[in-house]
Amino acid sequence: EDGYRLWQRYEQVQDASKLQAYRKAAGEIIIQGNSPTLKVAQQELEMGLNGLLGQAVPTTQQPTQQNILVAGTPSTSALIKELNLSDKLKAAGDEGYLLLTTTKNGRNYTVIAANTDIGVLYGSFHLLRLLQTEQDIAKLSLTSTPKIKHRVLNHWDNLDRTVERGYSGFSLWNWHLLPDYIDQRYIDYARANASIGINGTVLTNVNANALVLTPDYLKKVAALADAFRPYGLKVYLTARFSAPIEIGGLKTADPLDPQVQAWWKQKSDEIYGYVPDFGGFLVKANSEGQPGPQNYGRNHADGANMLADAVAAHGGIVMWRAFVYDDKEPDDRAKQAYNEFKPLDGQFRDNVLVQVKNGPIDFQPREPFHPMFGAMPKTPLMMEFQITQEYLGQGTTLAYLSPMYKETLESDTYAKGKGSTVAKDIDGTLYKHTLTGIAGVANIGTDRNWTGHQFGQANWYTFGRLAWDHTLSSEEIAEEWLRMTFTNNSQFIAPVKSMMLGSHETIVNYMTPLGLHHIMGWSHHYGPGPWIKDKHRADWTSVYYHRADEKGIGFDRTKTGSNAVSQYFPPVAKQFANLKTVPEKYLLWFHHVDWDYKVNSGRTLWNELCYRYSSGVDGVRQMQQTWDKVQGQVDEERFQHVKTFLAIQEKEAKWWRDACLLYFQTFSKRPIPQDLEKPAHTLEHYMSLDPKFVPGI
Ligand code: BDP
Repeated sequence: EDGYRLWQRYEQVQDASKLQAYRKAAGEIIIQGNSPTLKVAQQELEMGLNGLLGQAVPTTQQPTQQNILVAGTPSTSALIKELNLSDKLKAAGDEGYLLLTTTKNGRNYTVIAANTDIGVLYGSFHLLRLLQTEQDIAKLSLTSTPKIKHRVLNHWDNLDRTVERGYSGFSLWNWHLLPDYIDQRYIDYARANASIGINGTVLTNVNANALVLTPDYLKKVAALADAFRPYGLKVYLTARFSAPIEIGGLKTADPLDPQVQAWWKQKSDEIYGYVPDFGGFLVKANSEGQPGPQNYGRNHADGANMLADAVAAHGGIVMWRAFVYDDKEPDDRAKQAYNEFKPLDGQFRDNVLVQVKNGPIDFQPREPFHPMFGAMPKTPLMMEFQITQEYLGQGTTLAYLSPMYKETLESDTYAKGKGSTVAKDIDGTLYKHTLTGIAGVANIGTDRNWTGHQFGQANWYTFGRLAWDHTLSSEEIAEEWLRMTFTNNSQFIAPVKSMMLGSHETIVNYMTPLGLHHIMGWSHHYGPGPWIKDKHRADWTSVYYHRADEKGIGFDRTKTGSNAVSQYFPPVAKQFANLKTVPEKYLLWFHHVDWDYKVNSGRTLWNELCYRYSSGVDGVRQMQQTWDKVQGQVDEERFQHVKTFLAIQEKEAKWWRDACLLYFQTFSKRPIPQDLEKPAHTLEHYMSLDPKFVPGI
């Protein structure tokens, strides 16, 4: 049990009566039709059922038994057609499916029906999940459809196989051996994605390399696309804006230059020659040194539209990122994306999505939602979440991110009055968009267990599940994942689920409580570095964000400060701008607050900061205790892996707490409350450590 099998372990069902019921229901499997997608659905059902039921289930073409599992579409399966499901299937759309139990001609059917082959595959995974999690399947009657159309992983993978902000080994894509060698990992990767409804993957880093657009690489890309296609997983690439110069020999990449436009058009045609169902481009432009339309005095819409025109005839899309900032916005980096993009609302082509990070800075442990959500009615906005834990302890930290994703999705923008949640902007219901999308920056690499930390798998899983249906709760998703990944034993599930649900808050407490942000070590973003200052860009330092002084701490984003709060719709802006009503979790994000200010607990801000940091450390210790108690209920290999990583996390938590409190104390000049554990070392000691490594403390 090294974690390779993810949540697709298909171990024999332990509950005897469930096992009996499942064995009875699936006397044989019938899938009529033989597209590559139906083939993999059949393979998956066979493999899954053989494992879960502990016996081989025959696949037949016509009913021979009393109890039958049938999967298919009315167009290729006569059996499905005879069941007359057309009314119900209308609601299933292009990717959805029905699961139901019914009888016909004296036989009992468990039915997976869809309008498309990919719907059948998704339905097959759903049925397997029901068995894996030991649910009742006697009276099935459900329809499931995705709420968002493009559910995409973003791999920040470089062509040399290093991964930007990747903590689980190297890139999965073995460019050297492609296109000839198809690693089984590619197939297992596609299976895992299909099992949670992910239908797209951007293979390359947003800090793009134009080489991937050259024929040698495109052949390799095509081989991956071929391997993924049966699983409904489309391939996308990042487009380096200056590619026409770098690989096209042009003098400019100006998006309004006809030669440049023709070059992208021809390049797109070439790509579609290799990959007929190529998804399109993801673009980072004019951000962190990447080239873009502004280099030529053009704007983001000019750039995005040029690429959109190049792929439009082939049905491709452009995902244009709104993660932009430079020194043009001297008073507050948080404001720049909104200021640059909002005026362009209505100017983007129909096949452009603007991809916005969940918060206005950069994947901090906690951020308020990005003010662009709700603010661009004429432009479909796509969510970008980070699954890889760049700012959340990276590969060694147990952080279940569903609560963080949900916090953003459920935030109310008030764009069209109460109930205008971020999720409704993303799923198209707020402004009636049909082009919708959500992206997650992948945490997957060549590590045997895919994600480095065993629990990192839960974040890949939860991203897919929420992309399909953002109304699912964090708790439901955690429970599913635990049951499939470890065991259905409730003595294991209950405590470990609650450990997962609290894990994100625990990390926020020991890293950036009360709305603090961007106080991590320079460049690698791992350990604490609240003292980082005097760099060539102020907005890359920590002091720019926490602004601690003798009076207090926090970034004043109200009228008396940067007024970033005014970018939100009035009810939200009003709530955030008022010290009395701002949610405490965002307190120091929006306000510079006196050390002696009384917070909700009745403590002074300084004391509250001390308690929060300490409770973060305590939280990790509780996680350790919880985990220790489940020893013996899961395999020793994964048990020890998690235990060891939790011990590292406990060191990290102390390090963050001590370093941050000692540093902030130089401003507050107040004591750490007596009843709290004292820092183990001096501030000088922590400042002398290399924050890339967990110190031996
Ligand atoms: C930041 C990362 C950087 C990425 C950038 C981005 O530190 O490595 O290139 O985001 O999203 O979080 O483009």
